[in-house]
Parts: sequence; C-alpha cells; structure tokens
Amino acid sequence: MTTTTSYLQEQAERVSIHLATLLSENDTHHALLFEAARYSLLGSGKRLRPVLCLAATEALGGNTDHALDPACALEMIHTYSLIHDDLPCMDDDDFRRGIPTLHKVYNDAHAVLTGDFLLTHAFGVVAAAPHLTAEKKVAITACLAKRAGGDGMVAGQILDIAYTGKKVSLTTLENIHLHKTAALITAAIECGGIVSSATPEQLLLLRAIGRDLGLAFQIVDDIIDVTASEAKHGRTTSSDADNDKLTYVALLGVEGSQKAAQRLLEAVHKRLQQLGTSGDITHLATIADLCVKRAL
Ligand code: GRG
Repeated sequence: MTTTTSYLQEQAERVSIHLATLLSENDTHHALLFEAARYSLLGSGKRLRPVLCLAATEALGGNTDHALDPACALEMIHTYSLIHDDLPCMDDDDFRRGIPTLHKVYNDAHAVLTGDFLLTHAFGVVAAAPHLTAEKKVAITACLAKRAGGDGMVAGQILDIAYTGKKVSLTTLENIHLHKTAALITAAIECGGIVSSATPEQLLLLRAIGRDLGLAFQIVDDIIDVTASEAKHGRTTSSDADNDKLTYVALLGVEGSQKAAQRLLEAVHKRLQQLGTSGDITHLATIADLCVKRAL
C-alpha cells in the first residue's frame, strides 16, 4: 500500500497533468489569457481540494477517473479565488505559491480577467465531463455554484473584508471561515460523493465532514501563519496581523487553537466511520490527519 504522502503526491500529479490538458498550451487564439491562467494554475499548489474529491470518491466506492474533471474544476475555482484575493484591492500580496502573484507579472485587469476565466472554465469542464451522467453534472454544478458563490466562498470573502480591523466573536470568526474556506473544501468532498452515487444520508455526513475539516484546515492555517513568522522572523507578528485580520490564534492562543483543530479532526474520523461504505476510507482519513498535522 502507498503511504499517505506518496498517495497525495501521486494524486496531485495526476490532477496537474489533467489540468494541463484542460488548458491547452496550443490555444494560440487566446494565448495571453491561457498563458496567464497556466501561470497561476500549474504552479506548486498542494492540490488539496481535487485530491480530497478523488479520495472521497474512493471512500464511497466510486471510480476516481470519473471524478477527475470535477476535481480539476475545484482547483480552477480555488486558483481564481487566490488570484483575486492577492489583488491590491484585497490582500495585496506580491507572492503566491513561491512565485510573484499574477497581477505583478501581468497587471490588475489581466489578473481579474484570468480569475473570471478560470471560474467560468471550471463550469465548462464539468459540463463537458465525458464520464458523468447529465444528472450528476447538474448536481455537481449546483454544489460548486452554492459553495463557491453567494452562499459560500464569495460570501465569506465579503464578510472577511467587512470585519477586517473590527473586534469579532468566535462565532463570527467561525461563520467567516465556514464560508470563506470550509465551503470549497466541503464541495470537494461532496462532489466525490455525487460522482460515487452516495445516498442522501451519506451526502449529509460528507457535508459535515467537509465543514469540520475545512474549519480545522483554517485554524491550522492561522497557527502556521504565526508560528512560521516566529520561526522566520523571530517575532510574533504574522501576515494576518499585518493585514489587521482576526484569527483563531488571536482569540484562542496557539494551544487553544491546536485543541480546537484536534476536536474537529476527531469529529471527522467519527463521521467517516458512520459512512457505512463498501469503499476505502483510508486515504480520506489520512489526508484529514495531514490537514491538521501539516506545516505548510
Ligand atoms: C476572492 C472570492 C474570493 C475569495 C478568496 C481562498 C480565499 C478566498 C482567500 C485566500 C486567503 C486565505 C489564506 C484563505 C484561507 C484558505 C486558504 C488557506 C487558502 C490557501 O489554500 P491552500 O493552502 O493553497 O490549499 P495552495 O496554494 O496549496 O492551493
């Protein structure tokens, strides 16, 4: 059996290869747009959301080849959100995935349009997926629209901006991150369930797993933001603090945040056991562990 790290690497590579085919280098018609999209998309992302989609498909006993297109659509939506989030009107970041942000290489307008293109292309990829029934394509489209849009990630980003620099309660912070971060992670797991024809009860469990794992992922992101800054700069200020963002660490401390992430992870494992599936939950379970124990 492959280890979790090699499973992750293999599946991430599988996703990257398929992504490259979905954004052809040979499209000379729209070369500038495709080149910019490829710059951001084919870089060094962890591919967490697509790999979660594949692992959830496996957990429910489905065929992961059939999940590859929705998995890539998720990565396109995630990458668009990063491109827009890095713009001067949002977080104003100069580097992403170890390379200069897209608007630094091209310009702000080009970055906005490349993000728009990746978002729309994602839905085109789902519509054209060769192995999915029309019913599954509709269910995946609805799921992606809900979790990436006004009831998910975009709503979370709006809340995040509205509360920047303000004092917020733990409940408000949780609500921001449930939308901004956990919604797309939930979509990844849910799409795996749809591909594998999960029952309504299993879909409910998958949604709860996505919610808890997404929140745990964000809490760990906040911890890494502080601890990496400490290790790197010998100071407790972080990029979140620099951007006047409230974090779990600011509200709960590092230890309290670690405990909260651990509690969420335990809930994820409990629900995975309740799925009652004939599929193999091993990889989904170990990726969940990695989300909480990661250092990046
Ligand atoms: C602009 C609509 C819109 C939304 C932006 C994703 C996002 C919402 C903002 C990015 C800022 C941020 C730190 C969000 C929290 C989620 C998160 C940790 C994103 C980074 O995801 P990773 O770690 O990144 O999976 P890679 O590069 O590995 O894919």
